[in-house]
Amino acid sequence: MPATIPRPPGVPLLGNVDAIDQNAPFQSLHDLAKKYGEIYELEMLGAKRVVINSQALMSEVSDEKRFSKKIAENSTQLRNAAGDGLFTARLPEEKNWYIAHNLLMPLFKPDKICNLADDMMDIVSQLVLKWQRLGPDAIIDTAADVSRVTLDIVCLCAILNSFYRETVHPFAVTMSDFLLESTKRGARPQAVQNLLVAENKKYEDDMKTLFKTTDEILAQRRALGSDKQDILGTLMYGKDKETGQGLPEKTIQYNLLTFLIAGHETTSGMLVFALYYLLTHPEAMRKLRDEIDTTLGGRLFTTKDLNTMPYLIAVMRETLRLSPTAPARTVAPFEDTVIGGKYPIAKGESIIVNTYSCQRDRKVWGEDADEFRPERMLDGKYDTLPRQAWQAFGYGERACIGGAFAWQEAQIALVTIFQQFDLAMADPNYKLTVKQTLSIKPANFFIRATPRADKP
Ligand code: MNH
Repeated sequence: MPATIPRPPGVPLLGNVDAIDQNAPFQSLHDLAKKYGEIYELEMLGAKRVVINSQALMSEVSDEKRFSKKIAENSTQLRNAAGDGLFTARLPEEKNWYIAHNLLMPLFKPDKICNLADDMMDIVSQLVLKWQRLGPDAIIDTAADVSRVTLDIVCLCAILNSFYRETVHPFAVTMSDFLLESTKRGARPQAVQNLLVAENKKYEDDMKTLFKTTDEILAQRRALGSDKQDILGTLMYGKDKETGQGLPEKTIQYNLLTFLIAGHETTSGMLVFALYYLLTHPEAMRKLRDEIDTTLGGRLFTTKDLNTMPYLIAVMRETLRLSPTAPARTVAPFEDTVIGGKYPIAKGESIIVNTYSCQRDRKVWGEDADEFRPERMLDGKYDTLPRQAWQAFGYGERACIGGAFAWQEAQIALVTIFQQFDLAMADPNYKLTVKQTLSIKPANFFIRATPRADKP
């Protein structure tokens, strides 16, 4: 028997627009999941979206024979900057995705990414120097400092330009404004959008700044005449093996912006969440620090140490389980279908995979699913989870290309920070609030960093 998918009460025309807080859509989706259960539907501006919130349904829609990624409304706006770049390309029609994907996949394998470890270390040491100089009395804006590191790491490692500076790079501000506004535009009726003259002007200006920056980067690289087979070089000069085709200029720009956007916000969010969870769970912090000190005994982290610290990996997995910094993705079925054995979904209809809620499914994680407990990822437990219970990097053909990159970067950053500093929350009573642009990260989370007196 087909079942009706529950729908929260809405208003005519606007549907459930009111149900979603545009400054934190993930939170609204999660609140609705707590109320309506594993599945519900929303009507937004006349379009129906089904939202799924359980591991069982997330696993079912990960079947690539039945479902594929759909570019959702907020990503439609993102396409203004990212076009047919890897993240926002529409398949199967946008063929440049296949070219870029095939060219870049080999460069993102762990054995290639580990060649970037020294560069990543360099940038993290800049942060260490800064925090040492600031000293224990300074109040550190965690997200701002960490984002500087992750942005500079993608710039240096993927583009070969270091942007590092001690204040926020203006480009990062523009990008963040652009992302936030893109999300908001995705939820506004066109008639309302047209009235927002000042917002529209700023949005257009921000977009111009983004493209001006990529123009400059490409011109610099061309002037260098470098045929280096790194990420940017491959995007610019790589040729598809089968067709001999390269990427058009515009698509190169789109991919460049895609890497700048996708490659830094999600990773910085992950690091800030990890610091937050560790600072609020002293026992986990102590175990992690013991592991780091025992493994390294004070020497610098090298590529040989990658993936050798089980507790560190468990902390990272548990952080991304509770706070997947890309908190949702959207898929659609190729044909009319039924999910969960009873919920009918029409061909092409949007299904929002609410990763945030799915990864807190009590059936999988138990009654303490909302607790930060790295132990649940230890001793092989991660490998025996139900299928697709952990999807922080998405799934299948359209899964994150930068997984190994982020995983390596996070290990380098966390190990180095905890080798060097005792961290403390600037406000011991800090209550987690989360800011969402495209990704999520803790808001107003300030810390102090004291150089360790007990370094091994
Ligand atoms: Mn990343 C796709 C999460 C780091 C570049 N990324 C995705 C998706 C998720 C995701 C989820 C799939 C989205 C979807 O199905 O619609 N990414 C993350 C997280 C981190 C991350 C949680 C860090 C933590 N991502 C990175 C880094 C880079 C990167 C670092 C680049 C250096 N991600 C991408 C690109 C895609 C993507 C490019 C699109 C892949 C494709 O569709 O071909």
